[in-house]
Amino acid sequence: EQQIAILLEAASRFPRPQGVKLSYGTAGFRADASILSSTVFRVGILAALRSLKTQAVIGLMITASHNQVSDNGVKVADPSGGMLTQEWEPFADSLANAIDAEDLVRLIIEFVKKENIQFGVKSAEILLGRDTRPSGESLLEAAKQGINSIVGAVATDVGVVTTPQLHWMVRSRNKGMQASEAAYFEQLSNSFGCLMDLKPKETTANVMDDKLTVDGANGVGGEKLEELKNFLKEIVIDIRNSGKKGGVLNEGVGADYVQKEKVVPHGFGPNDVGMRCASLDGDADRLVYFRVLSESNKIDLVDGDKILSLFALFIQEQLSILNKENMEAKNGYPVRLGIVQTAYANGASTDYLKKLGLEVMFTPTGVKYLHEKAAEYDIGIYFEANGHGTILFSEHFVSWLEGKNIEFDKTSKGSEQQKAALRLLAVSKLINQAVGDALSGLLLVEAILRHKGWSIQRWNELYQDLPSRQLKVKVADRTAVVTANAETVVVKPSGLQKVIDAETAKYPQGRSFIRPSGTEDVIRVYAEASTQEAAENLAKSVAQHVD
Ligand code: NG1
Ligand code: ZN
Repeated sequence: EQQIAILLEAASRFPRPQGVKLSYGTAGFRADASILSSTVFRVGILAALRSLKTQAVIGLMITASHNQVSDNGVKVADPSGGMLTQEWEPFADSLANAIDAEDLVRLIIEFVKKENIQFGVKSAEILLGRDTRPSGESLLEAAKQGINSIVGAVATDVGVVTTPQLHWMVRSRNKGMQASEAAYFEQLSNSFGCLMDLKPKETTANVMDDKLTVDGANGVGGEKLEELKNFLKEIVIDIRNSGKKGGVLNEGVGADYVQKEKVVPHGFGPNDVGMRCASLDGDADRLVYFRVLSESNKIDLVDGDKILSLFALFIQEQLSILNKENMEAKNGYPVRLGIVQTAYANGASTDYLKKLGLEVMFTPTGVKYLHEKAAEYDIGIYFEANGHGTILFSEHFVSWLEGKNIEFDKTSKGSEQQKAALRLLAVSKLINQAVGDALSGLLLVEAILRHKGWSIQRWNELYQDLPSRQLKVKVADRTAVVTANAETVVVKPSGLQKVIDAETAKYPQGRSFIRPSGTEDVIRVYAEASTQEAAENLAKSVAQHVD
């Protein structure tokens, strides 16, 4: 029919590059931008089909996050604002790797039948966004053509946005709420303002510095923070590496660089010693903090694990204030607070969280796994050590809190319990419910530090990180390594885990694991031990066995 003819014609304009096999990994498809247009075109088709299937708005984001500027990538946001359902990933893989237009159309017809996708019943809408990469413009055009080749699908270009902004917009649209950028900025600044108003009076304001200095990775995050700043009171933000002064995206800057290298990003130096600084990644879904040390270029890194710990501590405190009242009233709500980490979480953070009496769960690397686990709780907090994470509130719990607040208005207006409820409600609005968001995470950190009157140093002292080292080993076929137990155990090649265990046993507080990357052709090696030297040695010796 007509649909098939349109698809065939459009697909023939986007031939697949020879000799590359793509896979929809932990962050969608990623590769050198020059080979991606057919992939992005095909993901456009996939997004349109997903929208038809779910009868909801779908998102398509063009970004390669913290990768170098010449790379790019594409990923799909599901109706909830979360990642594309894992059930569709094999379809994404086969679409991306279809050899020609005929093959592609055959796959689509098959899939449409299998999924019982109805055409022409209702229209489909896809929100398209991209980061600041120069290749993004033409790739976005390819995505549009993919979408337009599905009859009844409409592409809405939201322009240059952070990844979390796009996910937030998709979620908001599907909830029938305002989904503009202005609405996003308003929600963040209003809920931040709420938390400021609810600060304990006795907090000594001068314990911490009002000023925060932010490394924008020369990407979209710095740009957006410049705008968001205008909506904020009680906070001074100095933004560097905003990309305006010609710096290169992610080159010697950004959260990934700072976290992995543990040195100051470009644009920071001796004048910044002791200051509270934060770093965003290229698409602003990762956040780390750091404090510049007087020793050349060195920093105290305050990573995702410590952000998680700060959030967990604050939420736990608010819950215990609330629960006090609950117990008295004998109508307590047994709030389930869960923490989700990956094997990359520093062992010291896990110990700290467990000592707080919290339930800590582990999942494989990749936001989709962490997010899914966190969603099982009333409040689920998840973070990767690299700074990607958020706090999920169940709808049931949020409505309970809202009801509670109305009750307080009648019985104990202005009580500590009501304040705790209002703070939790504000956090649920401030923190992005769709995906980890550096901008909203940053505002929550800033709000909690002000609430507690803490300096970055005080925060950093929650626990001391165990020395760790990450290495990557280039291999011919990374799929040869298969892991289990949230990636902590190697199942294949057989025998390798025994060797890792033997190496690890040589080091006090030693811990080590390997896994295939989902975004690069490498095997990653992680090691932790009681000294930096021991961690380096353990990582090196494990890496040798991978080769
Ligand atoms: P891979 O390449 O699968 O390790 C990396 C990060 C993930 C996640 C994704 C997506 C590490 C060790 N891995 O995945 O946590 O952020 O990129 O960006 O940091
Ligand atoms: Zn990112």
